[in-house]
Amino acid sequence: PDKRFLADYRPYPFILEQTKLSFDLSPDATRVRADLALKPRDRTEDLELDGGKEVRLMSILIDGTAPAPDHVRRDHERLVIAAAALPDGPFTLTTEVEIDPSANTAFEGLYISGGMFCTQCEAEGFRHITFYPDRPDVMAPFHVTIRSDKPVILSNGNPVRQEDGLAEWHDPWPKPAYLFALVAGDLVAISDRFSTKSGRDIALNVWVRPGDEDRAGFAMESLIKSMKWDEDVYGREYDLDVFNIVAVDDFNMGAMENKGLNIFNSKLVLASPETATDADYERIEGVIAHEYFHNWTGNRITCRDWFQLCLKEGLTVFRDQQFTSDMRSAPVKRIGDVQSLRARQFREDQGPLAHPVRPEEYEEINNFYTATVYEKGAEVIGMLKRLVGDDGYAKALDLYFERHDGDAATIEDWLKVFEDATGRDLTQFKRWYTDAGTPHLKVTEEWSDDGRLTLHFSQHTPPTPGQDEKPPRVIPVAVGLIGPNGDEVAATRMLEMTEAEQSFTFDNLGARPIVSALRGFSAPVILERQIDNATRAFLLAHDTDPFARWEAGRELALSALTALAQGQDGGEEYVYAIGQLAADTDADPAFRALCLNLPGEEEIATRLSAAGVTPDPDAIFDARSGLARRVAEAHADLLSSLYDEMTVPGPYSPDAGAAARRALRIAALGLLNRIDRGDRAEVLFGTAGNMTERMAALTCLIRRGRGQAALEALHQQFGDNRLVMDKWFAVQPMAAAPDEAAMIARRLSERDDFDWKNPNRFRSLLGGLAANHGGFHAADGSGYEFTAEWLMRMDRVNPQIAARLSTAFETWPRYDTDRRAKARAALQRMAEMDGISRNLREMVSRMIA
Ligand code: B3K
Ligand code: ZN
Repeated sequence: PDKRFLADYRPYPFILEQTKLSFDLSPDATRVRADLALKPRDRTEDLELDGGKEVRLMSILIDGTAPAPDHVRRDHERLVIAAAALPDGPFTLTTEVEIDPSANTAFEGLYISGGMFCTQCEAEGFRHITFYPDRPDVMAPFHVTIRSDKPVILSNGNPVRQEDGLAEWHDPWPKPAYLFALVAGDLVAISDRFSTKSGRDIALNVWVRPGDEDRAGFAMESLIKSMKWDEDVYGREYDLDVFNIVAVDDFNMGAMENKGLNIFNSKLVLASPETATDADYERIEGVIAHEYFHNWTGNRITCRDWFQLCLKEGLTVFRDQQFTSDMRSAPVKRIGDVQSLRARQFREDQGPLAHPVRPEEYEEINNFYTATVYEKGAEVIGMLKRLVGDDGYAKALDLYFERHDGDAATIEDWLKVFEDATGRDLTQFKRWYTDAGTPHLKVTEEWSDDGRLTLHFSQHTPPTPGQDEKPPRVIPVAVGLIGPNGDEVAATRMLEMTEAEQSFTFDNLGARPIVSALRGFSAPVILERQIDNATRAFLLAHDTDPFARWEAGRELALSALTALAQGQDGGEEYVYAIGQLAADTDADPAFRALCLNLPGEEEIATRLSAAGVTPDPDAIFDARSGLARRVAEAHADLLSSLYDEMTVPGPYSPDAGAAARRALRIAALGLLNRIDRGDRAEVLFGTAGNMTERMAALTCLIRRGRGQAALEALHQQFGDNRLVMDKWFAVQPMAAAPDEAAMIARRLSERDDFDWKNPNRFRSLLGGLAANHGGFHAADGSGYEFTAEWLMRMDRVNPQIAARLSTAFETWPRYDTDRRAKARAALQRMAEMDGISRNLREMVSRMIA
């Protein structure tokens, strides 16, 4: 198969000075004329342009004259014009093509969603619009003219002309094709303005379908906060006269940072208390920020090639995480990020799909928009910042913007600015970008009575596909010491580990302290530490670092759950300690909620398999339910009063304080639901005025097998609201008993309103089942079969979505022989499918390998 390699990079042999596009929009026959002002770097090179096989070439001119036919070659992914047909100096290439947006079910390129024209070009979608050097290092200013009968017509940059049936846009900032966007539809805006720090006045619009205006306000508030934050914290100002956001119902991912015209999945724009949960609000705020921040980290400075994807994504995730920490609670944000890193990225790193933060080969780049590139990419930047300090980081970032503005840059460029700004050698650090896998960091303690504590560390990273040897990495380990009375005796110290084995000492200690290690999760590693439950309980009660404190409780829970899942005893210390914590009114309610939520089944499975034990999904399910029930029984009164006290008076507000109280209330509800037959949940579902509590109540009711009436009521009320119905489809397979989940998913898939070609709807159902660990991995193979069947069906329509959801299978090698055989058979069936897409083929073959 045709693999691409980082090592094969070479610059494009032409300079593209300006791109002019002119669109005549029509649902099944859109005409696109492109005038490209080109200049050869080397006269002997043919001109190669990318273009999908469905793009119909109508005409081609070079400086106004048609080239001889034998100088033009068309294969199914390219158009090649022989060097002999090209002038020596600058020239204009004019092409005219016809495309059919109505036939575009893959939602890549130009397509139609709910009657509106829109585009998605990253990574390689522009080639489905017209012939073009569709690679990120070819950048040009764009001038775009669009003819359409739609009332609102948008593109990148600033508006030049708007009249009936026509709009003209000019984007002065050179950009690669993947940042191009076009929207034409029957849209309404909510509008506002932003005045930049240098006093420029920017028009802001959030465009939605008529009727959705009253749910777009929070997105606008989030945008304004993001613009202000990027000025205050990074000194970055916006650079066009307008900033447009458009909400689209059919979208393959979350959102897209097209220059001046961000396009969003409507679920990341629209929110009202009745339809969106606290988590939705937080996510909207974070993603609006993320896409806005790309304007500098992604657009003004873009990637030289797609291997450098983490250059923009890791950095922009890191920036949006900082933003959310500033807007909300920093410790709660950190704990949430670590939870999702472990659930998604550690999982990826431990299985057949493991790859470096900067991969060196791929078949289909869309398969590399992963937790490793994004979230681990952000962790790596967090480590860099810890190593060079806040001032060093600020200096390096200033230099990055100064040196690379307007460039298509690489990870080497990125590391070089840190080296130049701080004088530090980052050769070894670079391994975090080139080497896949999660390091295991082992620590043991040695205490001597003269008051000296020595910590012995050793690191080792298991092999990953294609990488057997893993040399030691630089690991920043934040350590603090707590005295026996609970006071901190040594503040956080950043130990820098660079060797395979290394020791650090702390002197002049009075009594033997308790070690608080890997504070703030200072590196994305698996910490292996022999520590008894009494010490964990002590840290859960006293650690001054909120992450380490939470982690102690987590470890206590996991040690109990892994024991229980193997038929052993456990949980006594956890049940006691969690009661203490829940009653600690000095602790933030959000923090208490995080501690009260038991680790999920997937996390328990991962822990078992890391310890060399084959996870048994049914035993894990029972262990977790059993422990939750014991917590509820032991602390029924406390939980019940938390449930009653943590109501939030007054009208709904999505702010962090109110959301924290609801989170604690819901955590208490989830536990009490194990012993009150679902009675509280039933009352709450009927009375709550916000979706956060209603969804929580609905989940509880389904778990107790009494969700039917509530499901019907929700459908009755919100049957015509797509976003609410997506939740409705997701929660049923997700909260179902493991042995019923696949059957329930199948029944739902037969409904008329299972509009499966809509990516959100498909993701809801298939993702809902995949999130049910016991259900997806049901012993009879029903979860695997159902999923494989639908992935094959989806692959013919939308390969990106099929490939993305195929990651449900990525942990298959860790289960028992029977399950492995069934999962493998399902993967095999997909691999052998006639006409399988490059996307799905690559995923499946990496998983079977
Ligand atoms: N850059 C886009 C993701 C594009 C995914 C293409 N398969 C959104 C983001 O990360 O901000
Ligand atoms: Zn991004």
